[in-house]
Amino acid sequence: MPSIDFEITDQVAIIRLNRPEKLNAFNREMSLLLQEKMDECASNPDIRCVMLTGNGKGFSAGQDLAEVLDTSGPGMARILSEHYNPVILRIRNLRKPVVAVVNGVAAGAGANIALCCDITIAGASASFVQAFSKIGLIPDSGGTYFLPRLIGLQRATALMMLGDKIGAQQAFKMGMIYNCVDDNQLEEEGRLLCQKLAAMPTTALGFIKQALNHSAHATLEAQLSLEDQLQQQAAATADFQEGVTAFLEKRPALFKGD
Ligand code: LHQ
Repeated sequence: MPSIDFEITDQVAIIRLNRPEKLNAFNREMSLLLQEKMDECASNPDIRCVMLTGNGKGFSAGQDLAEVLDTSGPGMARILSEHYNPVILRIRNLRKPVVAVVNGVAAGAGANIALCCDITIAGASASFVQAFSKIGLIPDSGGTYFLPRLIGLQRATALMMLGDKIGAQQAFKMGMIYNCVDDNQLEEEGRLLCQKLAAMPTTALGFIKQALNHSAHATLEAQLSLEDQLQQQAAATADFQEGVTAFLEKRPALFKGD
């Protein structure tokens, strides 16, 4: 069984982490396969949105801890640089929306992968745990970057130091995730959200993502300048012509993604 299921439906790539008996804990194979699938999402123009979810009762329990102690495994020195950091950078640098659909527990690197996605929704019974401190580690996979920006320094610090498990509803109230939905509606809500995004002007969505990535470390002047530059490029797309024409003709726009 491959550790990742991959399908393309209605211009949405659905990536399912597939080690359900281990709550989709990441081993080297799964991390490298996820990178490969993200590369396919980048290069295939038929894909206009990515949905990332888990098979079984968990989203991901983070690093497979058995692999860390395995002397024939990749070893601590390579896990972040070869497994997680390339995944986070691929998600953030993809010029298409990535939606995390969190179907159960998201712990450690599993939580932080979900939280670096553009939009994260979760089922009501899902949970988020910065599990790292419980085993003497620090949050990785971009957790120290994204979590304080999502929920503020105090709450991020407390969650990271205490390693408390937060339910999806509480995560939603804190602004950690975009939405919390009924468990039995999650898959459908995730698909509908992704289909909606896939039918939008993909180039402009990619520019939005690029501008938001930049805003985290930019001065106002630099951000205004980037907005200006990206806006010129957005205005040069066929989707912009279609968007304005459709508005003036009082009809729904038919965006093609270019
Ligand atoms: C697991 C795991 C797991 C293996 C559940 N590994 N089997 C970066 C740098 C380098 C090294 C380390 O890692 C990192 C990044 C990280 O992600 S560090 C954080 C690693 N993750 C954790 O510490 C979480 C460990 N897991 C848990 O705390 C719990 O399992 C959670 C809270 C996720 C879920 O609890 P439960 O719902 O009660 O499930 P469970 O504990 O019964 O787990 C179900 C099975 O999955 C069980 O196997 P078994 O054979 O007994 O049924 C677990 O052993 C296995 N599993 N997490 N990370």
